[in-house]
Amino acid sequence: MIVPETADKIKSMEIRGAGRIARAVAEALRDHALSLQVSALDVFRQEMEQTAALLLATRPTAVSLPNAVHMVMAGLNHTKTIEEAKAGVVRCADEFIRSSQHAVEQIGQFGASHIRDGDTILTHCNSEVALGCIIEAHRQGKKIEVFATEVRPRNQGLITIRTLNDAGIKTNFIVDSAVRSFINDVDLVIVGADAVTVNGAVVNKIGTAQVAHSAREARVNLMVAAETYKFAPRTILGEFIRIEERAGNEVLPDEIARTLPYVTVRNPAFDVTPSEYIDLIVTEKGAIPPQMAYVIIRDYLGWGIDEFHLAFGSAGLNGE
Ligand code: RI2
Repeated sequence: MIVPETADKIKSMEIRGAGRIARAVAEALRDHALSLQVSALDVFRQEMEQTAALLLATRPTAVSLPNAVHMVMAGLNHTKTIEEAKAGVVRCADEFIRSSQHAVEQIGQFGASHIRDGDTILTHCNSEVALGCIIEAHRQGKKIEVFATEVRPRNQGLITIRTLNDAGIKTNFIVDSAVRSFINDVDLVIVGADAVTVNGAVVNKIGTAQVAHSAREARVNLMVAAETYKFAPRTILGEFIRIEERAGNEVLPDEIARTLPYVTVRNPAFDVTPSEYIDLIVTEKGAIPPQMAYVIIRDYLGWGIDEFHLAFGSAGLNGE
């Protein structure tokens, strides 16, 4: 796919979901590398870096995007010719896409094992991996029922209920504000993640923190399904995840907003659920308590505290 087209589709959320965004970006970088006609390696690198920057600027929160870019661009390392550099990018992009698809399947298997026969599950937003767990449990013959939220303002709940319906899973569709009313009917909450910080907090679609709060109050377990590339290395040294705030007209049409000069629409796309509200994070490497997020970042993304100090000096990111 052509890079500007991919970037536009990510911005407009035609391509959405943290995992899908990451794979689309890997694909765009690979195709761009293959199509580049330049005569010097330096120019090739520069072109690739500009393209990576353009893709990185599309949406700020899902850390799968910078992680995917980092993994694909690693293909440029130690290359001496344009051919080697192209081959490196293609190899790393293909490897990322393959391992991402494998991770989604693996999490479905692991996550399904935490769902019991007869469970009622609540999910919020539309997460490929969270739904993977639910659908796999159903496939294994477990009798389950789902509550799915609407997910204002973009209504991604509609994608969720269609997928669940197509899988033949009994589903209740509720507005976001009805979660508290139904939480006592729920045995397990399963959500996805756009980012997991080193202290085990989970950044996910706006409303997740309220769902988690209701679940904690009602003593209902909350499981997060997240591939390792959704863990955020730069949080090791205290960097915050930037929460995307989208246009007000996703919430209130412009023609109404124009009549309300004193009203400002605030439209954050994500919120942060603290680790105390999360019982389990299921990754493709296995399930962990949220407090073990550092181990994933160090062992599977290769960013321990020492690597950070080597890269940025002992003052860390603030000393950049
Ligand atoms: P998967 C989505 O964000 C949702 O917040 C969802 O929970 C998360 O990404 C993870 O999605 P958006 O792109 O990678 O809809 O599990 O804003 O599909």
